[in-house]
Amino acid sequence: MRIAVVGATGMVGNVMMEVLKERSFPITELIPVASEKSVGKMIEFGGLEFPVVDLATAVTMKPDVAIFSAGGETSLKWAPRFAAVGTTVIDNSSAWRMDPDKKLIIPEINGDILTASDKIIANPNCSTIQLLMALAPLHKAYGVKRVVVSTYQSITGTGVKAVQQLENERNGVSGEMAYNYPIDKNCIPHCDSFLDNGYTKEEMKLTNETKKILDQSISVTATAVRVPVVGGHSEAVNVEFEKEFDLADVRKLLHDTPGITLKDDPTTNTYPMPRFAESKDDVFVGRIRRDESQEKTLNMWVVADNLRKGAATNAIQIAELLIEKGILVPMTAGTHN
Ligand code: 11C
Repeated sequence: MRIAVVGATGMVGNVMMEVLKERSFPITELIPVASEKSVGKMIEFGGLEFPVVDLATAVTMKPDVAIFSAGGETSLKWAPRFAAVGTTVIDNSSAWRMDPDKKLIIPEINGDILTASDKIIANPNCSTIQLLMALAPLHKAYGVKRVVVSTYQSITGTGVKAVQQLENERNGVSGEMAYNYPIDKNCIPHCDSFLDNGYTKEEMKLTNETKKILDQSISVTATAVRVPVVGGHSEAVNVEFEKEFDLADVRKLLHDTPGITLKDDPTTNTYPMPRFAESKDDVFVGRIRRDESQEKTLNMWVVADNLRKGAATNAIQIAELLIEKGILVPMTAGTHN
């Protein structure tokens, strides 16, 4: 495959390269794409060096697949241009997620709906992916009715500027601020911008993307909070089901679900934490207990590396699935290095 990584020098772009290597994705040519200031810079991949190119050049190179992580505006403008030359686009931004003609995919949950006509495929938001990985098997068994979720989101979700802000604050150095407030020793109840209904875009992504991927009938209400954490996003999730459940069955179901690691034993202080989820592809679930204030309702704690399953890994899994289904095939037989 000839693969373009759009936003190759960004946080998700870097993780993308790591994951592509780790999973031995079948690459004949890497096309790293970034802004003008990085053009010409060499990116090492699998012992070879590939020059960074700009978007216009990358389109003329007609990659088989392009994975975008360069923000919504870039995706809106450029994804259709790649699709027009035959490239399959997998987009990490929010640009296409709610477009009724575009599919929003978590391979383990709804990968089966992909077809050869899907030329622009949307990758869900990181906090949605980890939530739905935990909810999907439970929805099948008990029918999810309503979800109340509070997130504790890593600064890496904001990007390099936020990581730099935290480091500066910890080192007592002044510098550019990614947030309106200090993030060290703080919790900021504000991820992405505010909407007219008083929720943030990040909170509404959890509501709307859950409906699109899992079930239109599920109600979700969310509070998204930025915390001074690097390794991943955490979520306190309260789920009301249609049917009664048994706690041991819930644990078994989650334990048996590919992509989920159960970490749930209060007797040994075993529960998921972002420090230990960092650089892992699985979604970690623990603190599973009955909500004693309401029937058919469960509490759990869900943690994942937002740059991995929340972004790069999920996008690459989509590409792998397309290859497996015979939908993504090289446009040319020749190799390029
Ligand atoms: C955050 N979830 O942690 C965001 C980052 O819609 O793809 C990714 C934003 C998005 O702030």
